[in-house]
Formats: sequence, structure tokens, C-alpha cells
Amino acid sequence: MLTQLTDTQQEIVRAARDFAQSELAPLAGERDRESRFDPEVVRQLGELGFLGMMLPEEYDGLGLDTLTYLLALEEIAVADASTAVMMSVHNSLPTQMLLRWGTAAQKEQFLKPMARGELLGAFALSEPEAGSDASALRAQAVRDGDHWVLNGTKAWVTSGSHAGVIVAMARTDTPEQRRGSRGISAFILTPDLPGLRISKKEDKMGLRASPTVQLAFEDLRVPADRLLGEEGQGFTYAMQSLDNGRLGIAAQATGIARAALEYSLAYADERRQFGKAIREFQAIQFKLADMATRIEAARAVLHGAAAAKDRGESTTLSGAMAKLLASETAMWAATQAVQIYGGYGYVTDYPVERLFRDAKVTEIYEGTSEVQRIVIARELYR
Ligand code: COS
Repeated sequence: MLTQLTDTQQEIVRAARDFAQSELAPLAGERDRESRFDPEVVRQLGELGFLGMMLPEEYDGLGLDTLTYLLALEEIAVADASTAVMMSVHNSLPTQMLLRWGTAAQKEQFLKPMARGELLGAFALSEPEAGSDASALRAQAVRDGDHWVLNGTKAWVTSGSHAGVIVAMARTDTPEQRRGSRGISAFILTPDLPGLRISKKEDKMGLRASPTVQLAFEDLRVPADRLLGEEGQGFTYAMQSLDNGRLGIAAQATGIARAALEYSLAYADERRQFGKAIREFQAIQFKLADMATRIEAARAVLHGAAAAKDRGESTTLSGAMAKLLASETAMWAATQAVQIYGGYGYVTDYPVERLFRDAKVTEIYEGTSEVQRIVIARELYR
């Protein structure tokens, strides 16, 4: 790794790697096959402090900087990308949104249990017909006395079936007076609210141990004090949060790519063809060299973006670049790994086919590669 780590960062990386390799890696394949989410993993992550990594200590967080968080996340992703996405969404989106825009009472109620892993966080922006075009979302919130009443459907909600807190975006403008992206507000939902239903569990290609669900809001009654921040600001909050969420996905993707490289190095060393280990062939060496180089490049851009965030700078551009580069590196590296394994890469006896399936979604969620390119190109003209 090109980045020079502080003592604290080295310590966190060691803790994350030990946990990931001893607790997550041995069961990652089985959980994937069984599409099994394990609440015990959430408990363990909470105990390690990994669900409140960037939260201040007053909220039981570890109070760490972005880079340290991303280093831990990469280690988790090397072992189990399903656990990594849950950790990324929780740390990057709902906790940070509450910290930044929550009232004192909201922070007091939610942040400590979130940091301890007692309440898992989720984020609900997309809808079946509003994906890349996020501001076209249609879920409607109507004020009714000291409540808001929400109707609509949210899609692609990571951890949504097990979340204790969901930050969800809905329209608070009226059908008569649409205000586009300025007509969207953020709400803090909890599963006890009447009218909140899990309407579908997705049967996914990869990240199968991470549940992704659709949520139905059916006259969902939300107390008025669950509005997050200012009315009409929800889209901007979501975009600003995704700028940072994308760093988490980039770390997850870097971890998947690194796993692809590590498995490939080991396999190329032990697999023999034509009388020698396949690592002796330049065709294989070049793949390994390119994988290592691209991973280092993706990580360097990501760490640059993390440093920019910690300096208080916008990560709209650097976060989009980091996410684009890391996710495409993950997909490419996983493809190389399958190729190096040959037929064995195509069957479930070995872990690289899982990496291949897991890598794909990093080019899709929290903004597709095409959306990242749109964001980057727009920033270049600013
Ligand atoms: N930071 C702060 N504000 C932002 C922002 C950002 N990164 N991006 C947009 N905004 C603000 C804009 O400044 C604008 O505010 P004003 O109306 O006050 O000027 C408002 O949000 C609307 O922005 P814009 O016109 O750019 O919105 P678009 O509808 O054109 O959307 C893209 C732009 C495509 C970039 C956006 O919809 C997007 O990121 N889509 C992907 C969504 C996504 O990642 N979904 C995955 C969810 S997790 S499964």
C-alpha cells in the first residue's frame, strides 16, 4: 500500500483483518449460498466499534477519520463483501445524515444504539421507477396534524429487512405545485411505525448475504419530529451523503479486487500445467502485475478523496472518481481471477466466482458507472 499509515490506522487495520479473516471469511461462502444474513455479525461489528467508526465518542463512536474507516472497510470486504456493504451503508449514510442534520433529540435517540450495533441503519432513496434519475422519486408525504402520512414504494434498500433506522426520502411538495428536487424531504423511519411493510426481498446475483428489499409505505404514519433537517432539503442531503457513501463502496470494491488478487497469487503458485506452476508463465504474470497495479491506483485515488473529505472539502468529484475506478477495477480483477482459475473459476468450489458476482453491483449501486461519469464530467466544467 502506498499510503503511509499512522499507528492508530495500523492498529485498526490489524483488528479489522483479524476479525475478517477469523470470523467472516470461513462462513462467507456458506452465507452467500444460503442467502443468509447473520445478525450475529452485526453484533460483533458493533462490539468492535465498526458501526460507529466516524461518530464522535459522545455518541459511543470511535471518532475516527474517513481514511481509517475506509481501511477497516477494505479489510472486511476482502473477506466478505456482503458484510462490507452493510457496514458501508450504515457508517456512511444514515449515521452521518443523523449526525449532520439531526436534532439533539434525534441524535440522542438513535446514534448511540446505532454506534453499538443495536440499531442497524439503512437508506431509502431509489424507487422502482426512479433509479439514476433519483429526483423523479414519487413517494408522497402529506402533513396530517403532528404526523406525516407517507405512501409509495422504495427500492434496493440494503439491510432494509433488518434495519432499526431507515433514512427515507419522500416528496413533501404537492401534486399541484411540484418543486422538483427541492420538493423532497428526508424522514427517519423505524420498523415499529404502522404502515411500513417489506414488500419484496430481491433474489440477487451477488452480495447474497446482504438482504436488499423493497419497502411499501401504506398510509405510513410518521411523527412530525421524525423529519430530518429542513423540509425540501432531502435530495441535497441524499446527494451530499452519497458523495461520501461512494467512498465506502470504493473501499468495498478495492477489497473485492484485493481478494481476487490474493486468491490468484495463491492459485497461480500451486496450480501446475505443462510441468510447472502457472505463475511461471508470462500470460499469468502480466495479469497479476496489472491487477496489483490497478488496485494500488484505485486505492490511491480513494485515499486522496478520503483526505479531501477530512480536510472539509467537497468529494463530489473525487468520490465519483474513486468509486468509478475502484468498482471497474473490482469487476476487471474478478474477471482476471476467474480466467486464471480457468474451469475452477467458474464453479462454486472456489471463491472467485463469488467475487465475480459480488463485484458487479459495485458498478451499479450508489450511482452507476455512467452516473459517476456524468458527475465527473459536470464537475470538470465547474
Ligand atoms: N452535493 C450537493 N448538492 C447536490 C449534489 C451534490 N453532490 N448533487 C446535486 N445536488 C443538488 C444540486 O445543486 C441541485 O440543487 P439546487 O436545485 O438547489 O440547484 C439539486 O441537488 C438537483 O441537482 P441536479 O439538477 O444535478 O439533479 P439531477 O436530477 O440532474 O441528478 C444525478 C443528478 C444524476 C447526479 C443524481 O440524480 C444522481 O446522483 N443519481 C444517482 C442516484 C444514486 O446514486 N442512487 C443510488 C442510491 S443507493 S441504491
